[in-house]
Amino acid sequence: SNPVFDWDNYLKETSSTAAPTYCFKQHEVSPENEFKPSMKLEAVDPRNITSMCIATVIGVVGPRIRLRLDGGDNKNDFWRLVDSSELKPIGYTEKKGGMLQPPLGFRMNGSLFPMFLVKTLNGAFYSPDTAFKSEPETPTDNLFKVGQKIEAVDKKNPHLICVATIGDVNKNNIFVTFDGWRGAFDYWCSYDSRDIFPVGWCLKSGHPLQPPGHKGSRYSGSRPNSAQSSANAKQNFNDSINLTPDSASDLEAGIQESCSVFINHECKCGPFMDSSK
Ligand code: MLZ
Repeated sequence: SNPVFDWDNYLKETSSTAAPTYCFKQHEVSPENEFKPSMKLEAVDPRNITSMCIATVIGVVGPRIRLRLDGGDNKNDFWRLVDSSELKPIGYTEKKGGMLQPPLGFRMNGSLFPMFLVKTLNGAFYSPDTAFKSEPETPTDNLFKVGQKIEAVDKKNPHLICVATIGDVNKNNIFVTFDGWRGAFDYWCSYDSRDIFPVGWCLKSGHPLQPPGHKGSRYSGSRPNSAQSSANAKQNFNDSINLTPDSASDLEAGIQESCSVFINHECKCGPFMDSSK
């Protein structure tokens, strides 16, 4: 399987430092993941954050779970940490006097939702209350500094946590840049985002870490050779199978992910292709 990424060596090679753990809204020790595939829970709909919906656990990796909203499609799965404040046990919303909502893109007529709800929860495997872990404290200030290394979720490929650098800092926000990917995946987020982790988090948490890419000059480490690149592509493919044990559509996604087009970056690709991808 994937060799463990050598952060010590990489920090030396890039003469950089890791962002201190006190910068992050993460527990020092990751909570245990007690969720199992097929368990149900309540979750904030990521595409409609005022809605609480029923979700099913589709996959479990380290302290993260892959979720699919009941009644939605299988194209909008999302990942959450087990200590996310957006996850609640079944019954939570009703206890609060609220109402569960159909997910954005509910596949039936809205008038059928009450019946759908009864059906989807009937005989379902409820997540135990103990699986929901308390959210970490929010650091009082943005203490990140430009150039510090972190581990960060790739929002375009949210099953991946990757080697990244603080590219900029502005008030309460930080710019997350992915090492070796020429900016195609970079994003701004709040300093207290749950998608960023201290160096070493993946290793401690039993979560895979994606090493830097090899596209362009963002990082000064050695350039992997093409044998390594194809080994990486294969590893990504195998990882995505492990992450998504349940369906053929997942397998298809894995196949799509493993397909790469190699472009000579000296070339101009024209308007329809991004040479950084
Ligand atoms: N399918 C993509 C994954 C890139 C992941 C980058 N993460 C920062 C590719 O191989 O191009």
